[in-house]
Amino acid sequence: MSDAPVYRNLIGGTWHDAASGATFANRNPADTADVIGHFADSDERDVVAAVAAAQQAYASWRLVPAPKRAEILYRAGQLLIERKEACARDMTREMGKVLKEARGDVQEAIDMMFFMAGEGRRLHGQTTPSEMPNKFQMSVRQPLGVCALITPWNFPMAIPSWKMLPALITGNTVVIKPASDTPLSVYHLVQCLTDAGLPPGVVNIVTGSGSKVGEPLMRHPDVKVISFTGSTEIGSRVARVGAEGMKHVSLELGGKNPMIVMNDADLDLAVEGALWGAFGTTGQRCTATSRLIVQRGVAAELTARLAAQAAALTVGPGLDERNQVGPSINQGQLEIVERYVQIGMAEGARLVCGGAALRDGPYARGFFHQPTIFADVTRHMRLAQEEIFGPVLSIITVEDFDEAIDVANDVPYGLSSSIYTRDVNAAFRAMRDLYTGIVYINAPTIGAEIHLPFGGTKGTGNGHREAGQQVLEVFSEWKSVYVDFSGSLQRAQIDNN
Ligand code: UN1
Repeated sequence: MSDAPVYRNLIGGTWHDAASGATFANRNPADTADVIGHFADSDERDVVAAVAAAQQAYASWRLVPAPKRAEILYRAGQLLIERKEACARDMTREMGKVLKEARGDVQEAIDMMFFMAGEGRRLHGQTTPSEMPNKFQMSVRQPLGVCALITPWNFPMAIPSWKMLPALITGNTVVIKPASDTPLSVYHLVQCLTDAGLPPGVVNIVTGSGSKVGEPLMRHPDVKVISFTGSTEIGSRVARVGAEGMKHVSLELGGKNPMIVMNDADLDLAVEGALWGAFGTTGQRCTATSRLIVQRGVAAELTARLAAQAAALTVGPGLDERNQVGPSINQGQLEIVERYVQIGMAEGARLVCGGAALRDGPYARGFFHQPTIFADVTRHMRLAQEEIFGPVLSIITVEDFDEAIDVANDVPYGLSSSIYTRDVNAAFRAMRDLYTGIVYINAPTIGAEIHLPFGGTKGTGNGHREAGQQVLEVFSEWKSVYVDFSGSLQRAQIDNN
């Protein structure tokens, strides 16, 4: 074991080694010799203890007035502002994204703190007239209990904040299992909350693998809500487990997000947008632009300009602010990228830029890959259908608007989409006809803000949305309350008819 710090599970407000005593190392994907910390390699015993602590804390947390819960979130948001730079640097070390983007990830959690704190003074329900005289009725939100949050490595702080903060403001308690590649960012987020006065047991952290921690956590009978972000394959497993236990399940899964560029588009803008959408975060966003659907009139020029500019992007460790593209998260993810490059070649797509992992010299201890672009991709190639989660962009040429929309929608996912055009009619038709949860006009497919709902159609999820006020639906249930002050029995549907 290196001399890097040891981080224990947080259970009931105190720090605990895994019951097994085992740990795992969290390494920098830009330099695997750099160990960021050792984390508890937990199992079902730790999960059981954490859920019990969360269940116990729920008894009092549910009764704390929501505006008081909100005050803790406000204070935590202030602390996170103070700690932003340190958190961003640690995030770049553990996740690899370039520092500017890591700062954005922390900022997204700050935004979520203040937004959800504001919700603490709203959490509106309805009042509505009764059919009967002398009768009052309303609907109120109520929490559910213990929420299991299983979070990914690509937005190590933002996505946990999307789940944790709405869970807390509505009065639930939490057990979070962070991705094993990026647990430290979750510790930083939770530390802000506990420093801001969050009572013990309201948030518990258990680190470890999906099979030993995630699985027993979501199966635990006292867990009432499961919120999961990850692959569609695992997501459908989570949905089945949730169905067996009659739990609320919110899933945020894959994407194969298209950017359409019409002949009349501002090409300078489209080139810049495509580079940012495809290669920002090394393509490791659910919202990454992975298909460029280009009208034939501008296809050759756009392809040439993009290939030249993508080849000029500087790849390297994200802590060096000259670098624009960081590493893939781990060896497995890098191999997936390499495999899709092979698949693309075998399918007959034309490689116009990149195509190889970078393993020499300064890249030797990291998981780096060249920004890669394929042209002449056709709509049904695997390259055009399957989520890659890496720096690979596929260019598909189409004849007209209708074909562009048809190709855009012809994938199993529906998270984000975009169109570049100067034609306002085409833009509005696209807003209507692109079947995705998020649509951008003259902007790439990434860059959602936290006060609008985030999520997608088809294989991207199960109909729920994160962020926005809509996320409150995941973490609360409606209770309809009828108050009869007539002093006599009034039978609805009977006495007034
Ligand atoms: C994700 O892609 O997994 O919209 C989350 C965006 C970010 C969040 C992305 N605000 O690109």
